[in-house]
Amino acid sequence: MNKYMLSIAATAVIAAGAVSAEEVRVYNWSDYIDEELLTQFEEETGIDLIYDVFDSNEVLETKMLAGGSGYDIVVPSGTFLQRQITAGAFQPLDYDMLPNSGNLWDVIQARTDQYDPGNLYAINYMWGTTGLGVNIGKVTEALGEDAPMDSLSLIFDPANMEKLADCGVHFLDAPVELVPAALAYIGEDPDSQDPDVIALAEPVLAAVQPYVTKFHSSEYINALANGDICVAFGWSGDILQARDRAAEAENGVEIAYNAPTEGALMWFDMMAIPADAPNPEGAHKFLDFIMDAQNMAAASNYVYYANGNFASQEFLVEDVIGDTAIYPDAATLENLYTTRPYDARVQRVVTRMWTRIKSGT
Ligand code: N2P
Repeated sequence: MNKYMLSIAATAVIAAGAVSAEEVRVYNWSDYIDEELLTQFEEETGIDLIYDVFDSNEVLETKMLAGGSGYDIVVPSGTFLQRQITAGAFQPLDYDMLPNSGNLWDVIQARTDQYDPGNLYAINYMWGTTGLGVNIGKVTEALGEDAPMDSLSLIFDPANMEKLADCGVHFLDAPVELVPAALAYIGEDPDSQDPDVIALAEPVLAAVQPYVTKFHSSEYINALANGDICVAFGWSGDILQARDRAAEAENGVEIAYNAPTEGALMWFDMMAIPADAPNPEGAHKFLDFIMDAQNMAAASNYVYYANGNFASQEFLVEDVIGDTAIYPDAATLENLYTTRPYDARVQRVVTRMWTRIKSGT
């Protein structure tokens, strides 16, 4: 256990030893970095890093909208970033303090521009897709050789879910990802902003809720790797990390990640500096460190997510740059969709729907 191996519940860690002159406080997603990079940042800059983790955009958003989080860097996904920029939660970046920003990838910048016009407030850290993590052996056992391991029918057809319930299924606790997936499954626009269309997702999700072991957004990595569950609807790199953890444990568990053929959400996690960050200068140093080509490659090689840094690509291992589940080819890309943030009224509809779905009411 080193000081960066933090649980979601207990995340505040103070570096042991002498009181340091400078601190940077980073709030990032769990299972999203090679911890050696955190030590390297401290050694290179002499800055003390406080690194806390979360697994939910909604949790981060509550802190950002309340203000006074105490963080210098936070990492909302694009749709949440957009809403929080509008709410005044972030300060513009000073690109003069970010010489490594020349390493960024224009293809991804063109996409994140949708959430943050001009990319004034944030840089892309990593991006990925949301899809199906399957334990190949157990799913085959439950559903037979023809199990639809790359289709949303695996998790949204109650007949399949009834058979999978015994071996265990986790869904992300992420309404703005599950509602679009349910809409994609029934052939509706996953990015619909129309409450009448969005309402069509509720019966789809409610019908399979009784068979969902847990709605949780990070436990599925170990649960899949250990063979405790057989299916997770989760994030691409997390499922690939589960695949590796199982392989390392040599426990006979074989995990695969499949982006659903009906379409998969493509999301972008963005590093931004809160308007009231205690140490914006240190925050820029952290961002510049992350944008170093070799550092960014080390992070992606460790967590199996693609990044927004073009210069890092020559340092990526073949398992990452050569995997179309991570760096999609044109055909895979065609099957990915993006979403826009819901406005306040529609978001309330979705939040309430999600509460009903999870509680089975
Ligand atoms: C990292 C998950 C980040 C992806 N474990 C969610 N945007």
